[in-house]
Amino acid sequence: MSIKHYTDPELLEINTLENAIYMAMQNPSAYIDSETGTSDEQAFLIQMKNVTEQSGKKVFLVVHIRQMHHIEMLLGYENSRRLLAEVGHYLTALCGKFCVFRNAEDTFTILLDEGKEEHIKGQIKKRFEQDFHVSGNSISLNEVMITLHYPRDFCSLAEYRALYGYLLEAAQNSGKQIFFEVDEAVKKDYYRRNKVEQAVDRAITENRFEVYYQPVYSTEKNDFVTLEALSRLHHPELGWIAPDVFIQIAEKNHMIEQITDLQFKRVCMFINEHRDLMKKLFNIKVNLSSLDLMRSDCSSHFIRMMDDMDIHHDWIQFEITETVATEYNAGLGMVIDGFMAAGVRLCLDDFGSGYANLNTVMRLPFSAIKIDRTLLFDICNDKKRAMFYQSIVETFRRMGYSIVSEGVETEEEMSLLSSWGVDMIQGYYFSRPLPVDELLKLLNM
Ligand code: G
Ligand code: MN
Repeated sequence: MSIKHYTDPELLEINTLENAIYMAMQNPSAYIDSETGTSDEQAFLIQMKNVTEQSGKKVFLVVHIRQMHHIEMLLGYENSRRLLAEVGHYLTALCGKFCVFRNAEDTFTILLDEGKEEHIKGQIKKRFEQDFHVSGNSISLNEVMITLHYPRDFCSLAEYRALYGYLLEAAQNSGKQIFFEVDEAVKKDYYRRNKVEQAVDRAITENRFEVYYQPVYSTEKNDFVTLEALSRLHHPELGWIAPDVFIQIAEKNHMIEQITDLQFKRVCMFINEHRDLMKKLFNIKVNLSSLDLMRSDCSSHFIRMMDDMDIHHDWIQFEITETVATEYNAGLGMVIDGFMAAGVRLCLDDFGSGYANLNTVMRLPFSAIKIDRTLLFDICNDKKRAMFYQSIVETFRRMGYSIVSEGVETEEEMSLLSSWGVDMIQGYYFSRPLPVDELLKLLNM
């Protein structure tokens, strides 16, 4: 019997456990993950197919090791492989051959008959409370265990995948919680997220995102001098979907470029309908995501859109977040050169919110810097925080940047900031982001 290499799990002919075991006996390395001695992803797919075709209750226990790439940096590649092999051997010894599968670098799944899971979870927890030993190193591992019940929690491979992906993400974001179960709260959140994801998807096809504008006030001119365009999404059932929620979804599904395009077209149309506005405003600020900046044609793409709609290049200022600017690379350099050559200016967004790497940030030719609102926290009472904020303002002023303070909510903050020489103020103190009609009223247009 020859061993075929199947690439598409849907096409698998071998779909019983007996066959899989038979195949494994014919060729001991088939379906075995060579690094850990556990069964591999192919074997997992076969087993998943078996389980969903048979009746009977099963439990899928996912064991995820946190921060594997940090461990790899600490131990080196070879030793981190040995460590994973240790974990694989331990799990196989505990649960039996053909029951432990390796799904990813740092993730194993154990297939159990329902009822056995509490005992196994207890054993694994106990084992992970002790160190693992590799080449003379004692390593303490941080695990997460996710329990998924068949058929209670899922009925097909697709459902399993979606739920598993969701739980793994939740587990990674949560602090120290070891056990994850699909309880009512998780299900509710999961279904809401699915709904939101579908809503975002549909909103793109139907061009249903709106652009709101938050005016920015000049402390010198005592008037609004620029606007930030911000995307908003309203859903008939779900209400307002927060921008950080839909942006995260859109970035994950690679839809953010489409949103940026739709929004940018709207901003250009808005300027065209109200060209007098640009006598009063320096520019309108538009956010670019790191994915937008990764397109090699990014600058020419947006410049072409501006030219097609007769928008002067200095009417738009693109905002780039600090995290993107910090990940400076040659591709980003070319995009930025393209903008510079065309006279399109850039603004550094959210300074102070991420991992400030001033060196890299200084390499990019920004005209303006927005200081993140988290740095404003308590500046009216806390002398050290105030000194820190003031020194940032002074430094950037001396470097010739114009400075925008973000998230200003009170008069106290506002007067402190203008006494320090901040050029522009953005925040609820002056105005929330507004729909076009309200914005025009506020600007007396
Ligand atoms: O990351 P960026 O600076 O582009 O995000 C701007 C976001 O900050 C907008 O969604 C806007 O609604 C919000 N925002 C603007 N002004 C304020 C403010 O004064 N307080 C708070 N909490 N949020 C604000
Ligand atoms: Mn911004």
